[in-house]
Amino acid sequence: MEMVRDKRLIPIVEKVLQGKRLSFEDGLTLFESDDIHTIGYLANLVAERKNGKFAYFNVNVHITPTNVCVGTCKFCAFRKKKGEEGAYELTVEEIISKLREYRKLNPGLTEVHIVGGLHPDWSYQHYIEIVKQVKQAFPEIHVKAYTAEEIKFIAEKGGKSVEETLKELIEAGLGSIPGGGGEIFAEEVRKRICPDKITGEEYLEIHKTAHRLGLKSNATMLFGHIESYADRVDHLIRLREAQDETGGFQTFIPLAFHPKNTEIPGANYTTGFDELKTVAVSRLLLDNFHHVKAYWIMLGEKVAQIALQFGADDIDGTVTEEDITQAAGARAGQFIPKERLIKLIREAGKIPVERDTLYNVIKVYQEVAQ
Ligand code: V47
Repeated sequence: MEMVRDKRLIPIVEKVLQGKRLSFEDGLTLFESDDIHTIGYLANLVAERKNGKFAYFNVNVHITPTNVCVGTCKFCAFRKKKGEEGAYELTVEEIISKLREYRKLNPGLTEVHIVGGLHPDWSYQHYIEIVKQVKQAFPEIHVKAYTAEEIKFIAEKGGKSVEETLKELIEAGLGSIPGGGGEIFAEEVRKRICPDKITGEEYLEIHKTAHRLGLKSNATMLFGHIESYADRVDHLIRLREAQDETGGFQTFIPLAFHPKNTEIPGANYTTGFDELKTVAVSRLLLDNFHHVKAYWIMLGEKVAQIALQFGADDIDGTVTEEDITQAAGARAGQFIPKERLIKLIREAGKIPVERDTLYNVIKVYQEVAQ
């Protein structure tokens, strides 16, 4: 315990060593501490208890069918009003031809991640049709599509319940649900950064409904804008409680806020220190999540790599085209070839594992990449 520089962390270290669940106060103490070595060491210990030395990546692409959105989220630099300069909408054929193009860049592609705007004119059937036709054209590719916010929007369009909508999406070929739309659950903050969005409770309910129908999903938290440490801990604990109920979340992804072109007054980029601490504290609080993802698009390649020693066991995928972070001033690129992901993971002292969306192992890269 001499190694623990911040002595307030000692009871937390003891709890983690004994495998005990951390409390709200523990979470706050961790966020308030600058003893990044102790926090990172503990988070890595937990990550290795769960996943050994494995760190995962996948070969995936993102497709964003439209940026036209009736939403009003203040942190979003991507959305456009219908008819506004820069607004676009892809036809289903265009989505499929983009996928064909991107597949050439990504041999062994296993996942397409489809999320986009809440388009005022698109019908319930159109959203279903996107999934159906993509799946028909690429039966071997897992379709991870539509955030909880979109699912609610689509359901309302069709005058259906979330459950009915999800059932139809599954029928059409939906494989799982991404974590977007989590933002920060705390009501006061949520009202200020995304007043018209589903509440935190609704987000959790939609995910739990999906889990009950057999779908897996991911969860996110947007951090580094106007939220407090207490709001972050509250968010993580609400996710932990939902996971206790269903066990359907696969991965937690802390998303680093990007400030450019947003309507968050005075906002700034997150720092490397805060990013690593947030990854690590998430790993420590979310004892019932199997995976924590360091999404390199938002953390940048360098911090994402170091995060693999701070509690993350996944670095996401090859991505190829990403528009949401780009609009808000992303400093990372949009494509990292698989060989580079393998190198990043290996240098971080972990064993690269290529996975599919549901964490089935495709290949373990024990040796130097070919
Ligand atoms: O919900 C929007 C966030 C999310 C900004 O499930 C911003 O595997 C930073 O959820 N700065 C969408 N973030 C992305 C997402 C995601 C990404 C990768 C993998 C998975 C997964 C999920 O992007 C939105 C919002 O929280 N976002 N604007 C911004 N200015």
